[in-house]
Amino acid sequence: MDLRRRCDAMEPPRVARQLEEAIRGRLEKLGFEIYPFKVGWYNAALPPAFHLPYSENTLAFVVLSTPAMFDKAFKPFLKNQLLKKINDPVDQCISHHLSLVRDSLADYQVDIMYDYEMLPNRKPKFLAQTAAHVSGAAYYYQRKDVQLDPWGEKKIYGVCVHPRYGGWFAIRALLLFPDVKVPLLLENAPVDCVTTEEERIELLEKFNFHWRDGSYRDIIKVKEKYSEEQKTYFATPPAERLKLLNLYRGLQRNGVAVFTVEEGQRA
Ligand code: B12
Repeated sequence: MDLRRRCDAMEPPRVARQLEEAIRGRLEKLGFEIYPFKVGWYNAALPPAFHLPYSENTLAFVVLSTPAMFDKAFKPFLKNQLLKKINDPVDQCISHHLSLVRDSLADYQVDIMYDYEMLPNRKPKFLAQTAAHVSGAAYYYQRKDVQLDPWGEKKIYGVCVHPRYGGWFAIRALLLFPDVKVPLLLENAPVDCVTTEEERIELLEKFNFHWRDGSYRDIIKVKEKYSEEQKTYFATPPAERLKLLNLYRGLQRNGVAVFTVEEGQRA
């Protein structure tokens, strides 16, 4: 898409809006959400060791997967793509769609960072929860958001809560535009949906000590959550998920049967 020529004359927030619309146009129907932010907001929340190596006015978007992603992006991806055995199938699906977004914005340099990518020093390339918070996508509840802290010496990890999906979402990636500077981008505060001290303690306890039962995800009343099928998929150890996928594929073959030639030969 040739946005650049049209955007040159626009004031920066408008450029951001145009890009946001273009990206949302591709990703929303697949069950993803995107939220714009300035790298400076993210870096201001973190010590230098975690800073993103871009100037502070650089435009970035955080990409979330919502419960709908499983049916709208992942299952169709399984039907139509050749899976590489060594990589996680959901990761492959997400990188497939974000690469298509990058290709569609060929006039721009678009850097993509995934939540699972690590730097040589073994730190994550970006802190997904901080990005979700500063972009206004999902409030990041941390130990310091609780006043009377009952945990003593224990290490307590923080957790983001989305106002519509509670904990039923994942923070997948950043899209960064090194050449697009947005000094005037307006900041959106995340919705503080877990407001009381008791609820925040309950949230952090559930996330830290009972995360396997998923109850932290329901800390607020949600609009949509993972289907039973999606829960089973994510609860299955990664090494066994491929077997589960073969099952899905078998079912699909008996039903809709939309395989590529390569898929058919491999199945
Ligand atoms: C390493 C990692 C783990 C490790 C360590 C966890 C940790 N938080 O350190 C382990 C293996 C234990 C783990 C476990 C889980 N994880 Co994990 N994990 C990650 C990963 C890859 C990096 C996190 C990290 O290293 N953080 C480093 C620490 C230092 O960061 P921090 O605690 O946020 O500290 C910074 C902030 O406090 C900031 N800061 C200071 N003041 C302020 C103020 C404000 C306002 C802000 C915004 C920031 C800020 O400064 C600090 C740094 O100096 C992220 C994905 C990613 N790329 O971010 C997923 C992630 C955090 N994990 C996630 C999940 C869901 C889980 C699990 C439930 C398992 C699962 N995948 O289903 C469990 C639950 C935790 C548990 N009870 O064990 C989700 C959380 C989603 C959410 N809703 O918040 C993430 C975001 C993955 C994703 N793609 O969605 N995880």
